Amino acid sequence: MSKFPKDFLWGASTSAYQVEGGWNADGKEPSVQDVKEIPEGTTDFKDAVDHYHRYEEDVKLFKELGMKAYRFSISWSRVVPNGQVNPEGIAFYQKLIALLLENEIQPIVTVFHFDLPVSIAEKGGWENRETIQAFADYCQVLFDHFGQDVPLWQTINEQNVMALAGSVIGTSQKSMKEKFQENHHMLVAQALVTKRYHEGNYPGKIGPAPNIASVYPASDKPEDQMAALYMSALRNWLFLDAAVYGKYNHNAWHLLEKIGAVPEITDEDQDILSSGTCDYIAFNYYNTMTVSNYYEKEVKIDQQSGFGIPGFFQVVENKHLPMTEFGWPIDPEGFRFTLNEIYSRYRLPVLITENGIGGKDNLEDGKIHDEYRIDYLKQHIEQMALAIEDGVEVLGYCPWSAIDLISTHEGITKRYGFIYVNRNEEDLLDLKRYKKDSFYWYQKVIQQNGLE
Ligand code: BGP
Repeated sequence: MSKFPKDFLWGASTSAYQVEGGWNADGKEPSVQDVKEIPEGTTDFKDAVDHYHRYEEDVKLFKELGMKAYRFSISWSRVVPNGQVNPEGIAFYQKLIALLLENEIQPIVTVFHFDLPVSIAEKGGWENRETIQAFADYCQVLFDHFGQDVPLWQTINEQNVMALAGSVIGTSQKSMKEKFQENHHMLVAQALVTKRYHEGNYPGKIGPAPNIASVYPASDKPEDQMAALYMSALRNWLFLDAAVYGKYNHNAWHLLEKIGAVPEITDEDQDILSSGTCDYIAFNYYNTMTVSNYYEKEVKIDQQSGFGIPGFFQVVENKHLPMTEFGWPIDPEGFRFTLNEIYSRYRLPVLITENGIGGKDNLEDGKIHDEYRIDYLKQHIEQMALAIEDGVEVLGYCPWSAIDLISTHEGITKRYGFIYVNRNEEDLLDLKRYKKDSFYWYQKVIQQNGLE
């Protein structure tokens, strides 16, 4: 008997700037991702994998894969370039959503995934309070057009990563003080649109989509327990406490005070925060973190490698965990643990909006043998099934990614998809789509409503 509920949302995920291309097509304004410096040795990624022009073919493949849901993001700068509603931008998502529904694939929409419009960034981006209203206006356009058709919404993808590792993903390079003021504005913006969504009585649910990683203490030393508590407060609970309770986490607040990074909060902000709380929790999971109490050491920072705050914690290597080809730990049990930790803190249904492994795939005679991806996903699905047995209410699973797309900072060399796209770092080649071995494997998982 399957451990997964009958209506479990087996899906897969992408984001607009990483998959679409068409970066200046039909009235789209560039986003910060289209103008960021590109890594040395690579060329232009703005064309991504050209989903904008090939979405029909892609949705056909999603259908063949058996996807019950597709989690994607809408590009703000396509829908509201330079503050003006763009009918062609709306039309693209209208067609995409209609096609998904026709194919019985539920659209799951993230409204903002790292791609702030340049015109807003030029006015100070999230540091500028006015961006809160701009975001709320943009979301209202989305709710007006798609509110009846989209059952699950996420406000902001990985706000915690933007705050803590923004320099790597090309969203921000600022001081902690500035970053946490930006972060505060994002929290208020999220609460404001959540409130508006509820007031509009749309038929779906809305929630945040942070990157959540349980944090292990490096040893049984009491100081390391405290280090883990503090890292989790700053990296995880600050974002979920705000979304679920409309309040700052007390440990995170204390840490921000100590490092001189508390944001300015008005009474109105506080009212908005507490009146716009979420209906469910979407989150991305790649791996856990392990920390000790702080010691001086440079660490590589990206979404998953963690970081340190003097006097509080320092990420250390966990020797029990294998690593991916790109240096991220692999921790399937940590997935079960993280699911349980979130659910016992908040008691809200959860949706996994990302989970997956990036690697270098090779096309040989039209085939891609990505056994390593099957292994990774299999282990994570097993642990998710155990978490469901533990009692966690899981709405669905949308691994990253439905189709190959551009990594946040490692080009197309680091691939995640079930579908291979024939392009490389330098050249778009023919952009032809090929089904990987993992495609056939996941198709079977979905057919069986879980692993046998
Ligand atoms: C998450 C982001 C995604 C995605 C994924 C993989 O942090 O939400 O946009 O890219 O990580 O990361 P990367 O592309 O750096 O390998």
